[in-house]
Amino acid sequence: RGLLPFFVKSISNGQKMTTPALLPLSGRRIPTLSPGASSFPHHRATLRLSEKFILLLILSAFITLCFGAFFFLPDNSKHKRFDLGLEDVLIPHIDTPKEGKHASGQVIIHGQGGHDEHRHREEEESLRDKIRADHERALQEAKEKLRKSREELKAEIQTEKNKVMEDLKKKDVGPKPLPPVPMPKVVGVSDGEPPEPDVKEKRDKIREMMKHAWDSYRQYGWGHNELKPIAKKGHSTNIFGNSQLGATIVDAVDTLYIMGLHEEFKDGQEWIEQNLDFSVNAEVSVFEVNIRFIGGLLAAYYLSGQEVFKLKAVQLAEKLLPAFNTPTGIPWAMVNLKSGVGRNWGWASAGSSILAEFGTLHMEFVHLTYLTGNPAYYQKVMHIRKLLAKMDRPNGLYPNYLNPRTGRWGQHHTSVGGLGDSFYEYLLKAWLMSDKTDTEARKTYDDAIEAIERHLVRKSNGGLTFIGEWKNGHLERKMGHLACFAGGMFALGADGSPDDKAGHYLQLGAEIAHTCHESYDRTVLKLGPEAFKFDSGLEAVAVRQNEKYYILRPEVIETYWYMWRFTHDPKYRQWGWEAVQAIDKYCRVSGGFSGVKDVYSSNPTYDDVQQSFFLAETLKYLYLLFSSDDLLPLENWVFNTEAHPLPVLHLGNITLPGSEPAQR
Ligand code: DMJ
Repeated sequence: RGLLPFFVKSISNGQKMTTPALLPLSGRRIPTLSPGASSFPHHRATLRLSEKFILLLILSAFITLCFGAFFFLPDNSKHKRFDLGLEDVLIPHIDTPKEGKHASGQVIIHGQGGHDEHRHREEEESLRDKIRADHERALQEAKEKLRKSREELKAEIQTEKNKVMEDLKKKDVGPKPLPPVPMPKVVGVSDGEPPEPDVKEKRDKIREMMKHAWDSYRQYGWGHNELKPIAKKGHSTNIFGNSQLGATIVDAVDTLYIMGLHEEFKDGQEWIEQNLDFSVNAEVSVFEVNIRFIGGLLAAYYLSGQEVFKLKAVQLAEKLLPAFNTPTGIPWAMVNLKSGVGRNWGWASAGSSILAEFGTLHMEFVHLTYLTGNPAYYQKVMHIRKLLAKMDRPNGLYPNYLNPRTGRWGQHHTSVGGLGDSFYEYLLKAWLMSDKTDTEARKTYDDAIEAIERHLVRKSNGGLTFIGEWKNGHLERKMGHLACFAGGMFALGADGSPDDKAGHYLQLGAEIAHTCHESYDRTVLKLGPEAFKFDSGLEAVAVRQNEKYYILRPEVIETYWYMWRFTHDPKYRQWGWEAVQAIDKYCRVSGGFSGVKDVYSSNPTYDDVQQSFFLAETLKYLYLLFSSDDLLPLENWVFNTEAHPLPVLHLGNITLPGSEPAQR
């Protein structure tokens, strides 16, 4: 486009000066040169060959001139652009609004104007300096790395890895938001100071014992599952796997809260918040983890309203669910929290699951469904209930062993103590916890208790009522310390029992409480043995050496407390106080509280374990025994089998996900 006007202009000049004959001044119209093949045939008629030749010569000379000018004349702007282009590759171009555009939006070309030129140079310089500095720093770092030892480098890499893992954890395993649910009625969570000064003094003593147990654990066993109070170090058993899950902290926090030990509670909460992690390769007992951890966390949540407890409970519950992946849906006794692989105890009859274990999940699992909206928990425990309801029961009794593969009973052994106990307790408490709407649970409880009374409850020659054990058609006249909880259960279930038998069951509760007190009173230490007999002239005493120990268990005191709440008979406080004195005298050591190996010896040896249930249950029930009844009233709270209070859910107004509407 640029060449055409120039060409025309040159021709006219040339015509004037050098070739007037060739280009007529007038009369001969010289057509405007226009590109296109059709122009030339039109002119061929008017130009001679020589003229054509000369014209061609001039044209080619002109073109040569133009090309020469284009390639050989110096062109500043072109060079500059080339220069800048290269720099643009090396130096990132900063296009600030100030530099690139005027306020009017007009683009400023680099290099235009002395001021801009100068500023541009300065920016280039500073960018170059920055690049240089970066290179030098990288070089320096590389040199330093080379100077470090292998160990130092390994440690550095590990720290980096940990950081990345931490970040990932925060992102991925961040607490899932839970649906908002109406908070059940939470009343009487603290205080309960008794009006009588002597009772208050006793209560203060129990609070002091709790503080000693907690402080010792805090000092010597913090983060471990339990404490060795003599060796003054951490302790664990196989029920918690090989991991440090802080069982004592989780089991104890609700007791701390109830007792108003606020600093200690805060300390426990902080540990749970920062350290309680369930993504560990640990094979744990589903039952123990449920009653101590999930129960403890849920109770701490309801009492304090702190979300962290709820979130941790849900995280843990998710890890327990794979235990239910069995052919029958009866869960394994143990589950690996990481792999989800489950199995049963090696000692259990024919690879069976244990009645008291798979039958003691209902309370916590119903609360989990309530709080999460996830029907899975509720469905799992209801499935167990349905399966049991369909099975034949020898003499109406539930054997303690059930094979989760075949769905058949193992050994026909029935007990209200170890292996069976809390299965019956949870039937009653399912009914209470549902605001008495779960009538199926109540009926199952009533039927079971009737069979137990008929086949297992007996009176000794000395007039002591006891609960024996059924073994393959034979009644063993032996009662375990664990079975002593049943006194409280009978009293708790009295109201609502069929055929107006409330008085009868309250009486049965009182008789069991009396027998269990006798088992304490007939020892040297005034602490009860693990098991005691009613045979061959023996009345509530242990015979075998391996049944003479007391490991800070709560069941007898638990029954005293329920009996106190229902009767206000002062003997229960008196018996409770005897237990406090005996525990303080024989189990207290400088590093906490320990179990003793022989309650019939005036010089007992310690077992060197401070059980987590001592803080969760024994001291809590003692404290409640010396508190007024408005602390955790039984109309509003139901205690799980580890003494963790859970509020009554008014299920008459709520339909749990996965359930039918409840019927009154
Ligand atoms: C506690 O962990 C629970 O009470 C459980 O139900 C059985 N016994 C221990 C304490 O003895």
